[in-house]
Amino acid sequence: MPGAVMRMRRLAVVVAVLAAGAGLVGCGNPNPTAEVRLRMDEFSLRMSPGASDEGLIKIFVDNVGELEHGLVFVRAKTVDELPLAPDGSVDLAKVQVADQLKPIEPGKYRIAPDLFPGPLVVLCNLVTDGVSHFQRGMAARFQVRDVGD
Ligand SMILES: [Cu+2]
Repeated sequence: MPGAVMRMRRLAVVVAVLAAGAGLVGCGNPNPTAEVRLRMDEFSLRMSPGASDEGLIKIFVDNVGELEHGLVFVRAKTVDELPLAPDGSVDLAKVQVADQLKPIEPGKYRIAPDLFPGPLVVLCNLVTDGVSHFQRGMAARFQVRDVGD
């Protein structure tokens, strides 16, 4: 699958940091893609809804925890199938990374990751004090629907 299997390690674009309560209302967005919410803390990660159409997917991230967390979007059907590195993090050299976001401090963010169609797992791949956030539960499945031409 040339092209589709291209590994991209660009950082996700942080579109804007939302001031608390400030304009969640889109302003003339030509892309009707529904917004996706991603909530994380120590140590859970939840996305809803669990699917979105291909295109510019905007995600409102809320890190309600006390630690920094990162986000990596990888191609996988299930969380369990991901290969682990010795420290318990996901071995990103052995998976297809769609996009990743550098660690973010607690707070609200709006991101527009570059995702390809298919089943994805979004996860935090940080290891702090010997604890793999992924192994503690910071992973969720997400489906990007192929909308065709
Ligand atoms: Cu984390």
